[in-house]
Amino acid sequence: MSAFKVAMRGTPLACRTLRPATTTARLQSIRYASTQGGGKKQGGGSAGKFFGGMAAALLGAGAFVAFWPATQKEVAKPAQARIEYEKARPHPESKEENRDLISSQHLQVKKSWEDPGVYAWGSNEGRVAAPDLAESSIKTPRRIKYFDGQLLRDIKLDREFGAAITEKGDLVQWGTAFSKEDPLPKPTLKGKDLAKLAISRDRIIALAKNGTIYSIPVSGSDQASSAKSESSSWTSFWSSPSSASYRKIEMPSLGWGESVTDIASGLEHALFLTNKGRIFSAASSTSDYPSKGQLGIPGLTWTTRPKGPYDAPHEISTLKGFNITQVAAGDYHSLALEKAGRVFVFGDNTSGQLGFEAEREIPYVDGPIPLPFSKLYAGTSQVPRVKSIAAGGLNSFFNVEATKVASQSGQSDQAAALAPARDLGRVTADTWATGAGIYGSLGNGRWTHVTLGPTKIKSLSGLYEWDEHTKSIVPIRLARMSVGSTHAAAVMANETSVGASKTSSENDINWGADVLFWGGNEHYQLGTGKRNNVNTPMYIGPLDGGLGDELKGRKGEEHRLQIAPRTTARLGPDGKGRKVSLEQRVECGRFVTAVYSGT
Ligand SMILES: *[C@@H]1O[C@H](CO)[C@@H](O)[C@H](O)[C@H]1NC(C)=O
Ligand SMILES: *[C@@H]1O[C@H](CO)[C@@H](O)[C@H](O)[C@H]1NC(C)=O
Ligand SMILES: *[C@@H]1O[C@H](CO)[C@@H](O)[C@H](O)[C@H]1NC(C)=O
Ligand SMILES: CC(=O)N[C@H]1CO[C@H](CO)[C@@H](O)[C@@H]1O
Repeated sequence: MSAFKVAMRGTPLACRTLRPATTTARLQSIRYASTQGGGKKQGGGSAGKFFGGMAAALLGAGAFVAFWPATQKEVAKPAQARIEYEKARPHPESKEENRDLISSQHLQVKKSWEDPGVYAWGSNEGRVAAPDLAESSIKTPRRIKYFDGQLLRDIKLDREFGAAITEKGDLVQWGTAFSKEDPLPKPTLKGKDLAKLAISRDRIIALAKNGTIYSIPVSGSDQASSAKSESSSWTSFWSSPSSASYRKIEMPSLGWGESVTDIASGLEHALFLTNKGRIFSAASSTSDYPSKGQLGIPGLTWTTRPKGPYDAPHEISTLKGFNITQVAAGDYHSLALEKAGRVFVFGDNTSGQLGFEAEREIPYVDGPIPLPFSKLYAGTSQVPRVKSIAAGGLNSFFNVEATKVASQSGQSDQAAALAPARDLGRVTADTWATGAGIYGSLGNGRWTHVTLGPTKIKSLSGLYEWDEHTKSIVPIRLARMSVGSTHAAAVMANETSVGASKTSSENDINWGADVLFWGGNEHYQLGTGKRNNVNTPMYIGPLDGGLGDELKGRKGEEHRLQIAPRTTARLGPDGKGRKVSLEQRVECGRFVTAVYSGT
């Protein structure tokens, strides 16, 4: 476990909050605001306001200052933090300079607005992470020049191809599977107002804003040849030499006002979700028809499929009547989340990715079955509700909110250990993982081939922070998860700050959301600069490595990647460019990772 050494913001003298010596290895932690060791310099406003600012700063910095043994029963009091002071820094010339000087976080947020773009790292065998370089892997975040200054609607990454949607809704493709001769990014399908992407082994599924679904071959030469040979079912779009041929996927039986709002794809199958809570599945690759139950339609195979296009979507009729709100796909399995917080799973289960507790071994399930989470919370007086799902490779992830319903006396220690934070609030946010853990992808500190039921990611569960606005302790949820073939990333929700301005104090700084990475690192896809797999979520360094000269005075301090939250900002140096709403997003792909500026 790392010591969470974090520079405290809000004072030009950096203080470090250290873990008390008595801490245990348990990661139940609380972010809390210490008013101790603050008060070096008042930034303006009342003392109360200043301490409020300090509190917010500390919280945002993710200073985990208090730990307690899991078995402790009374209301946990945050232990007092020891504060160490560093040498004074050079005297800053302006407010903004002071902010840059005191905070790597502030600088990261600023750079994301000044100079939006795409950073990528990991496997470069297919010229995806760095299309212009011949290296086989990219060890730390590096910009893809083509996207400099650009905002994107979406991006998806395979080891051999990349696909992105520009701010205007056009498709850009690159990588050796797109073109061996010229793997550099190029616009292909234009003018369709695309919004979201999903990728199979060899096709790109693109969802337009108006609900139309396009299927585009990854390979540039397939695009050209199929446009000629299959002119009846293929439409070519010849406005430029590099434009793509594509296929429209026709949705059957959509109701009045019903349209597809989300898509997900594994290597061979795709899932389509409509605004009416209906879910459809289809084959999404030209190389193999899905055969592991991932379509969720018992009996549907290559030989039994109905007449018509092989990739026609079929409604998953057993889920009719349930209001499905989210879909997720791993390589060969599927997840569907229902509004009421229930998850349905189907498809490949050979690594335990469907999350069932050990019964007999069933390699796959060909129709949706509900995954019972209440069992995992038995005896805790908490009622679990799955709030979001994620899947990738051979893994599934579930973000659960467990609400305390009534306090029970005489709980067993075991039950107490499952809900150690029960006295802190009514709601606990937990993250559960299931599937293959051999690369560390479960984030649970273990290396296992197969899981027998969901396992909790302790460092992403049962976290709380002090909420200045409501003056209460609130659970820290995950804002977003992205799951690749063997690695994953989680962006923490809560407490970011984008309000620093000319009129606010010199110690009022911006900061973004924490992001943690874990799992397979065989192609340096975690961005740690090293190649060892990691089985517990960890921080990585900022995108710009050294962050330039601004932080010279901060050598030796730990800086970590934070991503800028959604805000409306002016782009360009000195904030003189156009005004847009943007946020940074993390995308874990197949052995490649990107952070991009999303619209
Ligand atoms: C969506 O837009 C495309 C053109 O971009 C058009 O061909 C298609 O008919 C539209 N579909 C709907 C359902 O409006
Ligand atoms: C499903 O939930 C959505 C979002 O809350 C709602 O708009 C829709 O009417 C619901 N559909 C059904 C069939 O209950
Ligand atoms: C899924 O796989 C796990 C591990 O092999 C097994 O314990 C479980 O019973 C299987 N579940 C189903 C529904 O097949
Ligand atoms: C302090 C703060 O920003 N708290 C927010 C944490 O997230 C929840 C829900 O995501 C919000 O309701 C809180 O206001």
